[in-house]
Amino acid sequence: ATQQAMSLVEHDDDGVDPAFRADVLEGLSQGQKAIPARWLYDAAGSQLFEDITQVEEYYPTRCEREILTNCTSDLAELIGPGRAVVEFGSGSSVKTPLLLNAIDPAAYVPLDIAGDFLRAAAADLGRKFPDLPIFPLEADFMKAVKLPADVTAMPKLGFFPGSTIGNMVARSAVDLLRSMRETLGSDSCLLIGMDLIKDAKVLEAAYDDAAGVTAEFNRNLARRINRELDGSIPVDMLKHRAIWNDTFARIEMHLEAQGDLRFEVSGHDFTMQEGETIHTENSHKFDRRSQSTLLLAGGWTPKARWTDSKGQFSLILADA
Ligand code: AVI
Repeated sequence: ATQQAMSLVEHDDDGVDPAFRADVLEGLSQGQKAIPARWLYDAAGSQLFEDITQVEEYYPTRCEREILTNCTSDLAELIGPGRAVVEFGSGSSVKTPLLLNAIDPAAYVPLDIAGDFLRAAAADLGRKFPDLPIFPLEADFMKAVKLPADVTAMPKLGFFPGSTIGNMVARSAVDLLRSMRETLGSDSCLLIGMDLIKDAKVLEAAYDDAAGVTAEFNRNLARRINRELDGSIPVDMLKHRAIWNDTFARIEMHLEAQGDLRFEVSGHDFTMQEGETIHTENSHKFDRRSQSTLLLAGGWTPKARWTDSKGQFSLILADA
């Protein structure tokens, strides 16, 4: 029983999110050019990310699926039935059936900024769970949202897999965790994936796969700017870079100019010198203590924690 998607995302007449234009023009004007990672996910970018989850070097998706497969009886016991599962940034919802089968929820609210992708995934899940009420919500999960009236009375479980929390700097991650608590209520719990610090070579390979899928995912941001913001970025002159930053415990994605470049975006001129980069994503990695610190700062108390058999990735259950 999939309901029609509700949309909380604003678009200009030309279909472009005005916040995208503002973020790009501001980001390209800084000393270190930087564009927020959320803009990587248009329809093409969302599909490329799905492709990344299939490449050999990208371990997080595989590891998280292994954890979810193995901890189902723990989840059933600790979470119990009758909750409304709210999935933040649900994307293709591929891990969701493992969770839904484990805990027997009362409703499912997938929330994603990519509307078309969200609707297709919700319809697909509706076919697998015909008796489960599904309320897709097109929204930016960085802000506290008002959930559909049908689920307000139910206790909630937030589901935030994939270590997407790692794509935020600590200040934003804490803001997000707090707004999730506001969205979900004080009797809720949160099941969150968090990637672990490991050998820099393994990390850099995971974010620079041999087949070049991650490189395409990164370059698609420049393509999107050209498509939606009337840009003339010479995309083929931008090289994908994935760099482990040990000080901040994060993988950084950059687009590096392969020569001196000059281009336009929305009528504004920009230049890049050879070797200069646009910083496009952070993917923070954690250890057990930094996970707890972050969750506690965001208003959540860790209750249980699982890792995969190789100790590469972890899933944490926390109480509001
Ligand atoms: C969505 N997010 C958790 C991914 C990550 O691993 O940080 C995005 C990604 N970027 C490059 N590869 C995957």
